[in-house]
Amino acid sequence: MSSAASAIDPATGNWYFGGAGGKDGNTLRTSVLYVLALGAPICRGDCNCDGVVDFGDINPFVAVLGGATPCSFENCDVNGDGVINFGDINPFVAILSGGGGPCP
Ligand SMILES: [Ca+2]
Ligand SMILES: [Ca+2]
Repeated sequence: MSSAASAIDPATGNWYFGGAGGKDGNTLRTSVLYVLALGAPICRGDCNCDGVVDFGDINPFVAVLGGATPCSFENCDVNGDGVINFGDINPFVAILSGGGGPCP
């Protein structure tokens, strides 16, 4: 008999899962914990990686367009086409004009 649990840490995106110890027939099992580093979830438009899409992301977004290294490539690739360029401006503005908000 054993039990298992699973949880995702929203801060890191790491997925923790494992099972408690137990005994299957004559086999004694020990507790296990696995950590799957998934990385932080993608939050389109959160170009300063603070967990919120708001006006504070404008300057970092513009800096990335100018060649700066993004805190998260996926967050600044707002249209999700695999490149960060002027094609991301309109989707970025659309997110901001829609009110932005906290990342999922
Ligand atoms: Ca942000
Ligand atoms: Ca893009």
